Amino acid sequence: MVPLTYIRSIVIRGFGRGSRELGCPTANVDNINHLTIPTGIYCGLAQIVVRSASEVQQDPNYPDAYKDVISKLPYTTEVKGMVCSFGFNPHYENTERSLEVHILDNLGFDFYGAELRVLICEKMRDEKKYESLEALKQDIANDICYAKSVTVNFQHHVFNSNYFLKP
Ligand code: ADP
Ligand code: RBF
Ligand code: MG
Repeated sequence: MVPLTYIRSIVIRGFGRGSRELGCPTANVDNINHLTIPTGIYCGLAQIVVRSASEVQQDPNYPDAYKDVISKLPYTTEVKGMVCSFGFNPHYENTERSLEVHILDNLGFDFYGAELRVLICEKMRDEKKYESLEALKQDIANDICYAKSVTVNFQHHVFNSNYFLKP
Protein backbone atom coordinates (compact mmCIF):
# COMPACT_ATOMS: atom_id res chain seq x y z
CA MET A 1 0.00 0.00 0.00
CA VAL A 2 1.27 3.51 -0.79
CA PRO A 3 -0.17 6.63 0.83
CA LEU A 4 -2.17 8.80 -1.56
CA THR A 5 0.53 10.91 -3.17
CA TYR A 6 -0.17 14.33 -4.73
CA ILE A 7 2.27 15.73 -7.27
CA ARG A 8 1.71 19.08 -9.02
CA SER A 9 4.28 19.79 -11.65
CA ILE A 10 5.01 21.08 -15.15
CA VAL A 11 5.12 18.71 -18.16
CA ILE A 12 8.60 18.80 -19.66
CA ARG A 13 10.26 17.11 -22.63
CA GLY A 14 11.46 13.60 -21.83
CA PHE A 15 13.60 11.05 -23.62
CA GLY A 16 11.44 11.06 -26.76
CA ARG A 17 10.91 7.30 -26.47
CA GLY A 18 7.38 6.98 -25.13
CA SER A 19 5.36 7.55 -28.29
CA ARG A 20 7.99 6.47 -30.76
CA GLU A 21 9.36 3.25 -29.24
CA LEU A 22 6.58 2.15 -26.94
CA GLY A 23 3.48 3.47 -28.68
CA CYS A 24 2.52 4.92 -25.31
CA PRO A 25 3.06 8.66 -24.77
CA THR A 26 4.23 9.49 -21.25
CA ALA A 27 4.11 13.03 -19.92
CA ASN A 28 7.37 13.55 -18.03
CA VAL A 29 7.13 15.97 -15.13
CA ASP A 30 9.53 18.35 -13.45
CA ASN A 31 10.69 18.62 -9.82
CA ILE A 32 10.32 15.12 -8.47
CA ASN A 33 13.41 15.05 -6.23
CA HIS A 34 11.33 15.43 -3.09
CA LEU A 35 9.26 12.28 -3.72
CA THR A 36 9.73 9.61 -1.07
CA ILE A 37 7.53 6.81 -2.43
CA PRO A 38 9.35 3.69 -3.68
CA THR A 39 10.09 3.44 -7.38
CA GLY A 40 7.55 1.41 -9.36
CA ILE A 41 4.54 1.40 -11.66
CA TYR A 42 1.44 3.08 -10.24
CA CYS A 43 -2.08 4.08 -11.21
CA GLY A 44 -4.38 6.89 -10.17
CA LEU A 45 -5.79 10.13 -11.55
CA ALA A 46 -4.46 13.15 -13.41
CA GLN A 47 -5.73 16.55 -14.52
CA ILE A 48 -4.12 18.83 -17.09
CA VAL A 49 -4.26 22.41 -15.82
CA VAL A 50 -3.62 25.12 -18.39
CA ARG A 51 -2.76 28.44 -16.77
CA SER A 52 -3.37 31.66 -18.66
CA ALA A 53 -0.53 32.96 -20.82
CA SER A 54 -0.48 36.29 -18.95
CA GLU A 55 -0.21 34.55 -15.58
CA VAL A 56 2.76 32.37 -16.58
CA GLN A 57 4.57 35.30 -18.22
CA GLN A 58 4.70 36.94 -14.77
CA ASP A 59 5.67 33.83 -12.83
CA PRO A 60 9.45 33.82 -12.20
CA ASN A 61 9.35 30.09 -11.38
CA TYR A 62 7.67 29.10 -14.63
CA PRO A 63 10.20 27.70 -17.14
CA ASP A 64 10.85 30.15 -20.01
CA ALA A 65 10.97 27.29 -22.51
CA TYR A 66 7.24 26.68 -22.11
CA LYS A 67 5.89 30.24 -21.83
CA ASP A 68 5.00 30.38 -25.53
CA VAL A 69 3.30 27.03 -25.95
CA ILE A 70 0.87 27.50 -23.08
CA SER A 71 -1.41 29.92 -24.91
CA LYS A 72 -2.11 27.30 -27.60
CA LEU A 73 -3.36 24.55 -25.28
CA PRO A 74 -7.03 23.61 -25.05
CA TYR A 75 -8.63 24.25 -21.65
CA THR A 76 -10.11 21.27 -19.84
CA THR A 77 -10.95 20.42 -16.24
CA GLU A 78 -11.52 16.71 -16.76
CA VAL A 79 -9.85 14.34 -14.34
CA LYS A 80 -8.71 11.19 -16.12
CA GLY A 81 -7.36 7.81 -15.09
CA MET A 82 -3.60 7.42 -15.45
CA VAL A 83 -0.77 4.93 -15.16
CA CYS A 84 2.71 6.14 -14.32
CA SER A 85 6.20 4.89 -13.96
CA PHE A 86 8.41 6.39 -11.27
CA GLY A 87 12.07 5.44 -11.18
CA PHE A 88 15.10 4.65 -13.26
CA ASN A 89 13.54 2.76 -16.20
CA PRO A 90 15.89 -0.21 -15.59
CA HIS A 91 15.25 -1.41 -19.14
CA TYR A 92 17.01 1.77 -20.31
CA GLU A 93 19.36 2.11 -17.31
CA ASN A 94 18.61 5.79 -16.68
CA THR A 95 20.84 7.38 -14.07
CA GLU A 96 18.15 9.73 -12.70
CA ARG A 97 14.62 9.03 -11.60
CA SER A 98 11.76 10.23 -13.77
CA LEU A 99 8.01 10.39 -13.26
CA GLU A 100 6.15 9.62 -16.50
CA VAL A 101 2.38 9.75 -16.68
CA HIS A 102 0.32 8.07 -19.36
CA ILE A 103 -3.23 9.41 -19.38
CA LEU A 104 -5.74 6.67 -20.15
CA ASP A 105 -7.38 8.44 -23.07
CA ASN A 106 -6.60 9.42 -26.64
CA LEU A 107 -6.17 13.15 -26.17
CA GLY A 108 -4.86 13.93 -29.63
CA PHE A 109 -2.77 16.92 -28.54
CA ASP A 110 0.50 17.60 -26.72
CA PHE A 111 0.46 19.50 -23.45
CA TYR A 112 4.09 20.37 -22.81
CA GLY A 113 4.26 23.33 -20.42
CA ALA A 114 0.90 22.59 -18.80
CA GLU A 115 0.66 21.83 -15.11
CA LEU A 116 -0.20 18.21 -14.38
CA ARG A 117 -1.97 17.43 -11.10
CA VAL A 118 -1.28 13.79 -10.39
CA LEU A 119 -2.82 11.69 -7.65
CA ILE A 120 -1.08 8.35 -7.18
CA CYS A 121 -3.52 5.89 -5.62
CA GLU A 122 -2.16 2.35 -6.03
CA LYS A 123 1.12 0.61 -6.71
CA MET A 124 0.75 -2.05 -9.39
CA ARG A 125 4.27 -3.52 -9.52
CA ASP A 126 8.02 -2.88 -9.40
CA GLU A 127 9.95 -1.63 -12.44
CA LYS A 128 11.60 -4.44 -14.42
CA LYS A 129 14.44 -4.93 -16.87
CA TYR A 130 13.30 -6.94 -19.90
CA GLU A 131 14.78 -9.36 -22.41
CA SER A 132 13.16 -7.44 -25.25
CA LEU A 133 11.29 -4.25 -26.07
CA GLU A 134 8.28 -6.41 -26.97
CA ALA A 135 8.18 -7.81 -23.42
CA LEU A 136 8.19 -4.27 -21.95
CA LYS A 137 5.42 -3.23 -24.36
CA GLN A 138 3.35 -6.27 -23.39
CA ASP A 139 3.64 -5.45 -19.68
CA ILE A 140 2.68 -1.81 -20.34
CA ALA A 141 -0.40 -3.03 -22.26
CA ASN A 142 -1.36 -5.24 -19.30
CA ASP A 143 -0.79 -2.34 -16.87
CA ILE A 144 -3.06 -0.11 -18.95
CA CYS A 145 -5.74 -2.77 -19.13
CA TYR A 146 -5.70 -3.29 -15.34
CA ALA A 147 -5.58 0.46 -14.61
CA LYS A 148 -8.58 1.11 -16.89
CA SER A 149 -10.56 -1.35 -14.79
CA VAL A 150 -9.69 0.18 -11.41
CA THR A 151 -9.32 3.94 -11.88
CA VAL A 152 -13.10 4.34 -11.82
CA ASN A 153 -12.84 3.40 -8.12
CA PHE A 154 -10.67 6.47 -7.51
CA GLN A 155 -13.14 9.03 -8.86
CA HIS A 156 -14.47 9.87 -5.39
CA HIS A 157 -11.18 11.69 -4.74
CA VAL A 158 -12.22 14.20 -7.39
CA PHE A 159 -15.14 15.35 -5.28
CA ASN A 160 -13.72 14.77 -1.80
CA SER A 161 -10.75 17.07 -2.13
CA ASN A 162 -9.89 20.55 -3.33
CA TYR A 163 -6.84 19.23 -5.11
CA PHE A 164 -8.40 19.04 -8.56
CA LEU A 165 -9.88 22.14 -10.19
CA LYS A 166 -13.66 21.98 -10.41
CA PRO A 167 -15.41 22.43 -13.79
P1 ADP B 1 8.63 12.80 -24.14
O1 ADP B 1 9.82 11.93 -24.26
O2 ADP B 1 8.90 14.25 -24.47
O3 ADP B 1 7.95 12.65 -22.80
P2 ADP B 1 6.61 11.07 -25.32
O4 ADP B 1 6.81 10.37 -26.62
O5 ADP B 1 6.69 10.27 -24.05
O6 ADP B 1 7.62 12.29 -25.28
O7 ADP B 1 5.21 11.79 -25.42
C1 ADP B 1 4.74 12.50 -24.29
C2 ADP B 1 3.93 13.73 -24.64
O8 ADP B 1 2.79 13.36 -25.43
C3 ADP B 1 3.36 14.37 -23.38
O9 ADP B 1 4.26 15.30 -22.79
C4 ADP B 1 2.10 15.04 -23.90
O10 ADP B 1 2.41 16.35 -24.30
C5 ADP B 1 1.69 14.19 -25.11
N1 ADP B 1 0.53 13.30 -24.89
C6 ADP B 1 -0.52 13.18 -25.76
N2 ADP B 1 -1.42 12.29 -25.30
C7 ADP B 1 -0.95 11.81 -24.12
C8 ADP B 1 -1.46 10.85 -23.15
N3 ADP B 1 -2.64 10.21 -23.35
N4 ADP B 1 -0.73 10.62 -22.04
C9 ADP B 1 0.45 11.27 -21.84
N5 ADP B 1 0.98 12.17 -22.71
C10 ADP B 1 0.30 12.44 -23.84
N1 RBF C 1 10.44 1.05 -17.85
C1 RBF C 1 11.23 0.03 -17.40
O1 RBF C 1 12.43 0.06 -17.55
N2 RBF C 1 10.67 -1.07 -16.78
C2 RBF C 1 9.34 -1.19 -16.56
O2 RBF C 1 8.90 -2.19 -15.98
C3 RBF C 1 8.48 -0.13 -17.04
N3 RBF C 1 7.14 -0.20 -16.89
C4 RBF C 1 6.35 0.82 -17.35
C5 RBF C 1 4.97 0.73 -17.19
C6 RBF C 1 4.14 1.76 -17.64
C7 RBF C 1 2.66 1.64 -17.46
C8 RBF C 1 4.72 2.90 -18.27
C9 RBF C 1 3.85 4.02 -18.78
C10 RBF C 1 6.09 2.99 -18.42
C11 RBF C 1 6.92 1.96 -17.96
N4 RBF C 1 8.30 2.03 -18.10
C12 RBF C 1 9.09 0.99 -17.66
C13 RBF C 1 8.95 3.27 -18.53
C14 RBF C 1 9.31 3.32 -19.99
O3 RBF C 1 10.53 2.66 -20.19
C15 RBF C 1 9.44 4.82 -20.34
O4 RBF C 1 8.18 5.42 -20.21
C16 RBF C 1 9.97 5.02 -21.74
O5 RBF C 1 11.26 4.54 -21.85
C17 RBF C 1 9.95 6.51 -22.13
O6 RBF C 1 10.80 7.25 -21.32
MG1 MG D 1 7.65 10.62 -22.04
